[in-house]
Amino acid sequence: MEAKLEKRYQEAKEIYAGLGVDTDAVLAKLEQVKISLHCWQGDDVRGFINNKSLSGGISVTGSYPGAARTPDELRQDLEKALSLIPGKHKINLHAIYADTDEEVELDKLKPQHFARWVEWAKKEGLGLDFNPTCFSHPKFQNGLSISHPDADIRNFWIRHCQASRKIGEYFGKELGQTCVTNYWFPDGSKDIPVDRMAPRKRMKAALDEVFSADINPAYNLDAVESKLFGIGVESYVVGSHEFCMGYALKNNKLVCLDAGHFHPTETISNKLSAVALFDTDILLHVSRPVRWDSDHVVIMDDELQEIAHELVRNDLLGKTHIGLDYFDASINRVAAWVIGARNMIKALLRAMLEPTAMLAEAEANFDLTTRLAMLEELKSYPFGAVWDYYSAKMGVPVREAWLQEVKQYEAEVLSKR
Ligand code: RNT
Ligand code: ZN
Repeated sequence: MEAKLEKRYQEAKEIYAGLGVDTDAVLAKLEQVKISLHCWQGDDVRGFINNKSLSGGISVTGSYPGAARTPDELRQDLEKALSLIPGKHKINLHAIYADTDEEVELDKLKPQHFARWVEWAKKEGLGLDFNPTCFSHPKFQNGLSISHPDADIRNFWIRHCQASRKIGEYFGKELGQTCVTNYWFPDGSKDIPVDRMAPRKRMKAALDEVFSADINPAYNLDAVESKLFGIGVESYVVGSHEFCMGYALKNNKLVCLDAGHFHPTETISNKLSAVALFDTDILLHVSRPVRWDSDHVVIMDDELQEIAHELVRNDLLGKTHIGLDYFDASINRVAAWVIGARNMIKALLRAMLEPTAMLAEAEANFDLTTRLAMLEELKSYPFGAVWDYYSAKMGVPVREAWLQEVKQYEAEVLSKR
């Protein structure tokens, strides 16, 4: 390691030690945190089977060249991104990313259709997470999938979700790391419905069927993701927050909180300490809504930092599975992964460098002046020196040096697609 980096780290270490924070211990802890990198940033949520145009009220904008067209290209891009992100992580797959030469319908998917992903994950030392894909498909009709009044349509999606759970189980078994399978349904309506309850009743019953088989939680955990609105689904979403949270808590499922799925001034950071009290693991879809669920690349904004603070201060990292969820096709897609993932890790580092006990004591004594003064001063503490040292120690480029590697990769690989 460059002597300068080491020296700056030692200086920062001393400064943090003055607050009782042990930076070496922080870095050892940070190294344990896994981020689930969403495969769908690599190809604008197209996938490899059934890659019809994107539906379900989500949208990708931009036409930056170089999107992955095959599973091999996607894996190559992921490898590049992972080589620029410190730590060992997971990859989050959607069902439409099956790697198979067979024509296969979503409800007929089997573990074997993901065998190449598993082989690759083993080779790379990665975990895998999973999602059924209940959109971009002709059986997503009238804006409804699993809550559709037509039993044939509903059953198709039930079978697809059941098949997905089996794939999650297979990932967990093969990789020795629990897979989190997340269920998100775009179901809803553009205009105000008369009957809001019937679709919810159907969705509830359908989920009961999806989860009816026993699966070892060491292999697979299931999460349900709520939403408030989507494009063309502005007035009503079947799987609302109350629906999903109620379902999850009652049925021992994980609550998935997506940062873009709430009212524009509502934050998921403020929900963590509440949800965590009710005996559930949490899945996060860390995203960045800009005025709506726009799925912008995650930046180091106040909400990201607050999410990280809540996880660290309340010791929730053990029960929280951190996934990223955004899709930006207007910039280099590998860079999009790297920026978001590095920011998530950086935010966790900053949170871990906080002398929380001292702040909590001030708060407990109602010394709110000290609390505010310290929180503000801490913002200019030298966390950057700790981050740079961590990057070097973990064998990834320091500061923006990663960008050069992405540019080179773009010139050599992406621009030739
Ligand atoms: C959509 C949800 C969902 C998707 C992915 C592709 O609003 O956030 O998680 O982004 O499943
Ligand atoms: Zn999401």
